[in-house]
Amino acid sequence: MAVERTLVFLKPDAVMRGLVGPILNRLEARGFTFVAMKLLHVSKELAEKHYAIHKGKPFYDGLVRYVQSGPVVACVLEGEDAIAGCRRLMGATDPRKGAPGEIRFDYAQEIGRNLVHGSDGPQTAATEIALWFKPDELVTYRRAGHEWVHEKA
Ligand code: IDP
Ligand code: MG
Repeated sequence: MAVERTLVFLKPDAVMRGLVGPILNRLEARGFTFVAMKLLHVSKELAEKHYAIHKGKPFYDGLVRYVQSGPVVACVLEGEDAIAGCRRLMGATDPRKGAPGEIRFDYAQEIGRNLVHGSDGPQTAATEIALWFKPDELVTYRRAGHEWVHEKA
């Protein structure tokens, strides 16, 4: 397992519904480290670049509108296996197909309002982090208690 960085953002429904704290807490409590964090309105350009892979799919236009429909909280998280680990915490893309304990299952009901994004692989993570954050917005530090999360710290 490698130390990875992943791009996570809380979509407008998470911010508008007051779920920023509970969702970030799930990621933080597992032991991942916030390397960057900001609140922003997503521009059309950023929305289209971020979701370029889905262009042409039936849900694309709605998705690009959804992500611009209110503020989002964008983060970079770091940790062992952080890319897959964060996605497992988020759960199934369609909340209805998930299970209790998953963020999307616990707090959401529909695929088009599924609260949170997480990069899906090392290459996507690198591309997405560079798209959302400038290098000087990334802050490197070691969380207190690292040795209480990692046996071989
Ligand atoms: P992921 O977010 O779990 O990686 P993707 O397949 O990459 O899922 O889809 C990106 C986002 O597009 C989803 O999180 C969801 O917001 C939206 N989406 C995907 N499929 C549908 C759909 O069938 N209807 C509405 N929105 C969808
Ligand atoms: Mg995806």
